[in-house]
Amino acid sequence: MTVKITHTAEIQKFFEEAAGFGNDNGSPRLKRIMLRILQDTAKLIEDLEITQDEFWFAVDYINRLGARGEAGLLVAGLGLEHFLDLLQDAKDEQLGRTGGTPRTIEGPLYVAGAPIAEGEARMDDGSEEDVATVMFLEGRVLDLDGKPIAGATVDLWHANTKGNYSYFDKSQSEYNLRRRIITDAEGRYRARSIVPSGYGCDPQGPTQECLDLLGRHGQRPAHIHFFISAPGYRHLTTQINLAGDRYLWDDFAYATRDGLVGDIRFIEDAEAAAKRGVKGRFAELEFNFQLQKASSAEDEQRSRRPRALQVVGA
Ligand code: MBD
Ligand code: FE
Repeated sequence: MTVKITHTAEIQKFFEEAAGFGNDNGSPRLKRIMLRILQDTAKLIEDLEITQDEFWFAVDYINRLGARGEAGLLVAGLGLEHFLDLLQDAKDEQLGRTGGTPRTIEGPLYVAGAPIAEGEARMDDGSEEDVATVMFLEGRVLDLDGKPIAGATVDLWHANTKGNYSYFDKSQSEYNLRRRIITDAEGRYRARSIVPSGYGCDPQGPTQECLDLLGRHGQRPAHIHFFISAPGYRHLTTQINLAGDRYLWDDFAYATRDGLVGDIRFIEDAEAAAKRGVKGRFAELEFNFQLQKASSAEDEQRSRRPRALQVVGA
């Protein structure tokens, strides 16, 4: 037996009251959004005949998700963060704002305030020297005509050999594998770092608990995150996902896109290693970024999404 009451005037009036439409205070924008959430949630409860047990399980799940700080991880895993990219792409397409390096999701693990370097930086603290492969990453930031952009900020971050990120992994040093590099006169940035491993959701966490119930894994391919910015150009949030990784096109967060695959080369040549000042096998990765021109001051800024800020030495 399916009973439905959401459509009745009585229930609609009740949700309007709950969403604050009976008063003149607060935020009209939030009221409108909240009314829609209440209406759509009620309809979902009715249509799918959500049980009391299911409803209260979900409430408890939200508490556990927040307590573990995994809300940003779940929205990535459910593809909602990728959906925001697809929606922005479609808006851009309609306005003819095409070209340049594709955007892809930021993910939940950026930390603001990484050390700044001119032209080049070493990103790793040397703590994984015995197990890591040294990676030389370099490339240029260009405009849509292929002209170099000097003084661009390449804000990049990636995981260690265990797939963990500094700040969130308290066993790593502050800002390990996180840097801001300012491009030189040729628009070039250079980093010496270590080859990252792919990230996997905490198997005991609430995000993986949900993915298990969806029959899905929670793995990402090895990747490097970037914010690229320069005065007069549109902020770019993107990633290089590494070729050869088994999860390259099976990413639980759907971040890999055509044009964002990095052809990392592994080199075993004693002479080449000596030239680089390293021993044994190492990796090279070259990747250029192309930025669109900004058409508003807001274009130059990354989104206002709340993010961690690490205070060095605190
Ligand atoms: C990551 O490193 C990441 O990039 C995303 C999108 C989600 C979880 C971990
Ligand atoms: Fe990541």
